[in-house]
Amino acid sequence: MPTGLPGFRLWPSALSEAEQTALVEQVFAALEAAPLYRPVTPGGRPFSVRMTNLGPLGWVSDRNGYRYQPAHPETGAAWPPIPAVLLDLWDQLTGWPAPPDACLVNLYREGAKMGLHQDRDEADHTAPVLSVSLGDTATFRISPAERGPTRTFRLTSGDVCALTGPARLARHGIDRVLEGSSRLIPGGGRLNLTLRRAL
Ligand code: MD3
Ligand code: FE
Repeated sequence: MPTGLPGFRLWPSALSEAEQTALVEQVFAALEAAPLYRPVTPGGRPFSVRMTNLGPLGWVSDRNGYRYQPAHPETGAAWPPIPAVLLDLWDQLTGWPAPPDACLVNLYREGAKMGLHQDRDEADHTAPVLSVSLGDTATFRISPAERGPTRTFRLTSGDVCALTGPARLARHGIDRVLEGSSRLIPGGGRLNLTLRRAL
């Protein structure tokens, strides 16, 4: 579905309730091998969002900066694999000729937000980013890198969005999460899965 923002496509309710439940189960099972942790910014401030990754590479932030790396920063273990259903979704919705090599897992609880930022730690900014929202509804803000007004969208459980072309380097963030709006996530909150080509 077009959004009026070139390069930003949103598929509301792309995943059925059953698909969402199954995906949350798979991700929570993977958290045993790759526990959620709270990264710090290069300036030393903890993120309010808790994170982990799936796939050959994972995005990390610490005192040394932002980067992709093959191992969990706290356990040293390789990240668990990206679930097949997410690889299929990437193929179907992006048509990109190579699979994602990184899936960032973001968990928002207790007032967690994400400030406006650009995703620019990937080698090839022509590759798409695909994001899956699960659990509580979020208010998402995006402002084009080149021109055009800031827009806000509600991302609800099961929504999927793709960022390509002129939207790929847009500034974006999560202003707020509507606590208790969904019962999908064990313990509550919002889980966002972001598929990318890191290399
Ligand atoms: C727009 N995550 O992990 S997902 C991130 O909901 C991130 O956790 C947010 O921003 C979240 O970097 C937003 C939607 C999204 C993802 C990637 C984008 C929007 C984007 C990349 C470019 C422009
Ligand atoms: Fe981002």
